[in-house]
Amino acid sequence: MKTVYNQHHGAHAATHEFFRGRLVPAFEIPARADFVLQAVLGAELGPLLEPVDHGAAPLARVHSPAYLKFIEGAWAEWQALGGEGDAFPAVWPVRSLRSDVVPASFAARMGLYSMDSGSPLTAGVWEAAYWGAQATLTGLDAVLAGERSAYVLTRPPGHHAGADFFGGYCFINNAAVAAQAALDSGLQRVAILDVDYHHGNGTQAIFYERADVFYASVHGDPQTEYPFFLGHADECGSGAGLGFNANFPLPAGASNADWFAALATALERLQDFAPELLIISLGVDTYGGDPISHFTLDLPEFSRMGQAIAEFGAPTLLLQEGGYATEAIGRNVVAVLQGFEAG
Ligand code: OKP
Ligand code: ZN
Repeated sequence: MKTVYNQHHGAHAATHEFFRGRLVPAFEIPARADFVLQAVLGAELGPLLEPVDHGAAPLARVHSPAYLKFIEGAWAEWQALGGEGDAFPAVWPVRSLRSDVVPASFAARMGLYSMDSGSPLTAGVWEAAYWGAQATLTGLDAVLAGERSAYVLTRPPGHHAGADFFGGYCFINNAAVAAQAALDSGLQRVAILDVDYHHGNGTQAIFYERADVFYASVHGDPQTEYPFFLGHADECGSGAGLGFNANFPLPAGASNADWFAALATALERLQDFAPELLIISLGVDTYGGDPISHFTLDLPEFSRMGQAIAEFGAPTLLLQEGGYATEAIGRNVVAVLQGFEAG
């Protein structure tokens, strides 16, 4: 399997994030991708490709122009204000407040364009996220050209980012960019299977009213798990999209058997949809040793996951999302990819 490596990922290097009232060392760090790269190279999975620049237009197919402009210029604006560390939003236009007027204040716009304070804006956030999308599009090209699969090694992740907001460590929604680009290249039906521990609220929302992209996700129940405000089982799509969204929330601490039962049901739903392309939001924060998540998968399960995805039988683009047990991410990802190759 070809791997497309976003070699710009390290430009986004947050030092801290807020946790229980304190700044703690950031979880979403460059070392995550470094460990995966070492594991992928060590396993000799196949060639390593560099991202090809497809420009910003494919990003603008899923994100609003104003949002993209904000992310691209955020660090310069923050510097102009005298900001020293990373930039964190602290005020949001929740119910009864207006979000139709774009404030002049940078602090206010940070809130307008975000969903949480857990996703610091850094000096290199645009560089890393932009090239992550380019790596994604390069992986898509390989699959559209006839490869059975491709893996995109990138960070920051993407599945929490909506059309006009960042959050959950995510800024550009790579899965959504890929799905839309695939449709724009002539495909009719694209499936996104999200196996990250966290529900991909951004991806779901972007395609919620559409029948050309089916979003299915197995994740920690939002009653207790991030992103809290989306990802329930009764979210089935709306309008033309009704029936093209399927969520399988599981309680924190769910067994591996329950996880695989949910995966099987999700794959059945997607099989009925008969997609021409399967995009996997591949978070490995379902690992038992993950510091911020509560499932119990380990190497045999990651391998079995890869095999189940391969048995689905569609051309498959695997995109790196979460996974925060830094030194274990590499072997967990490689287990999925090798399981896929064997499947
Ligand atoms: C991103 B992805 C931990 C707080 C958790 C958000 C988690 C985002 C996960 N201190 N903050 O889905 O892996
Ligand atoms: Zn996650």
